[in-house]
Parts: sequence; structure tokens; C-alpha cells
Amino acid sequence: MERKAELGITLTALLIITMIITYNVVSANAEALLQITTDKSVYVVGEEVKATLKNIGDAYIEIGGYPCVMMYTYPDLEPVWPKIFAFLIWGLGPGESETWTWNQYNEFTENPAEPGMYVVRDTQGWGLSADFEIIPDLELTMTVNKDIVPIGQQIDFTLTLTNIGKNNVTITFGSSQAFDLSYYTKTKWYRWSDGKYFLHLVWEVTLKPGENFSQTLQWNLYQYNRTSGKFIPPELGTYSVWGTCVGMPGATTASPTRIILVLPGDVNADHIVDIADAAVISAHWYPGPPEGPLGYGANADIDNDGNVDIADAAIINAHWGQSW
Ligand SMILES: [Ca+2]
Ligand SMILES: [Ca+2]
Repeated sequence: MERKAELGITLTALLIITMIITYNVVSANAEALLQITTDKSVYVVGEEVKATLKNIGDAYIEIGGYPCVMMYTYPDLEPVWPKIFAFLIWGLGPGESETWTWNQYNEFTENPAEPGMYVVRDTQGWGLSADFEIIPDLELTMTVNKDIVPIGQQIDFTLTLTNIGKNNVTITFGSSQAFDLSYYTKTKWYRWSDGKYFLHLVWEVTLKPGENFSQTLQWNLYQYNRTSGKFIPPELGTYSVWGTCVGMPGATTASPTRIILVLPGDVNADHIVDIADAAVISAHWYPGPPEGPLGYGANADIDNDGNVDIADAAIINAHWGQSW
């Protein structure tokens, strides 16, 4: 019995020594000999992430531990996979590779991995790594009916939430509000929902892959003043408006939509109402006859009635020569 125990200890010691030697030999040239890659750089939530270790040198490389890679959040470097490694000596010959598949399940928190940046690194001290990103399976986009808007006019912001993933997604809302709009100016956020009341009710939307859910919100970017309870017109100028889905924390449009609030009649937003604005009306004259060469233009439709005609020209006339 004693001899067996001794033998066991000796073997373990030998194995550890062998592994230390192996690490030293390989780590000297690891970056030239081995490579870690992922099959994609961007994955949607739930998609399999395949990480491959390849021997790109011309010598056999012994490796201790399987898998010999680990995935982490980035930049926090919290491990997500795998929690358990096999204590195994194996290796890769020249040109050989080994691939591991991660199903995006965080084995440490025992929850699906959150969208964000991740990195896969080797566990052997070789300094190899590959970055990848997990993006939400829902994409929020926003369009507007016009982006040069006479002050006071309501703008139609159409928000569309699309399932770009491979699985059904259910979004739960806690009130009758589904979306919101916001912009930031002078150290303050202003929201479409400010000063509005929503019914408290719980409802769900389930989107199959490729399906979308859409709503149009109207807003003139007026700012709600909590003290007076009034909606105050913002200054003329350029605003960057973000869309959000209130049922999905963090679901925001990838970029803001630029809106320029102008003096009525300044359809080209160059701060003066003059002949150049009249020229824009002619170019977009609609429905004619004859139609303007550029066809209907929403920004030229100053009064937003679906036509670019004498009524829009009259607004330019009324503000002729004014600047802001
Ligand atoms: Ca102008
Ligand atoms: Ca019009």
C-alpha cells in the first residue's frame, strides 16, 4: 500500500514537472506556433461561439489541460466558460487544430451570457487571445417623416423592434408605453414621455425570427417643465434624438436621429428664409402638374399636408428675409 502511494506521488510530481517544462518550451514561441481564432467576430444572443486553437508552426506541441482556452467578459475579465477542465496532456501537430463550442451559457453565474464584449484566452500562459462581441437579438431602428422641421410641428418618429436572432423573443411591458424618445441638451435629458401618463398594465409581444413590432410616436421636442406643468419650445437648432424600447432595458437605437428645428420657411436650414428655400419648393413641387424634378420632399412640405404647393410657398413668403 505504501509503495503504491509513493509511486502515485512520484508520478504526479513527474507529470507536474513535465507540464512545467512543456509550458516553458512552448511559451517561448507561442505566438509564432499557435493561434486562437473564433469563427465570427459578432454573434447574436444564443448563437454558438466556436473557438479554435491551431498549430501554425512546424513542430508538435504538447498541451496540459483540456480545454486549454477560457472565455471571459471584456474588459472586466470575469470568466464565463468553462468551469471545469480535464487534467489531460494532449497535443497538436503542425497544421492540426482543436475547436470548442460555447453555447453562450455562463457557467459561473449559471445564466445566459449578457450581450457585450468577450475575449477567449489560452490557459497556458501563452498570451494568445481573440475578441468577439455578443449583440442583442433585438434591433431597434427609428425613422422620421422629416428632419428639417418648423418649430412647433409634430414629427413622426417610427420605432421598429426587429428580432434579428434565431429564436423567438418575448418582450414584457409594464405599462401602455412601449417606446420612448430622448435628447440631451444643457446638462439635461428631455423625454417624449415627460408629462405623459400611461396605463399600468402588463402585456407581452412575442417576435419570431425576422418579425418586428413598430409604433409611431409624435413629438415636437417640446420640453416638459415639472414645476409649471407646461411644455416649453426648445431653441431652434440641431438635436440628436435617441429611441428606446422601455420593455428591454438597454434597447436603444444604435445612433441618434438628427432633427433640425428651424424658423418656418427655412427648408434648407441655412438660417435664413430666402430664394434658396423657394428653389427647394420648386424642385420638390408635388403633385404638380408639372411635378418638380426631385419629386415630393418631406422637408419641403412645410405644412406637412402631403403636398408641396402654393401653401408651402406662402409660408416662405410670410417669413421672407427672416433669419435665426
Ligand atoms: Ca434657407
Ligand atoms: Ca404642404
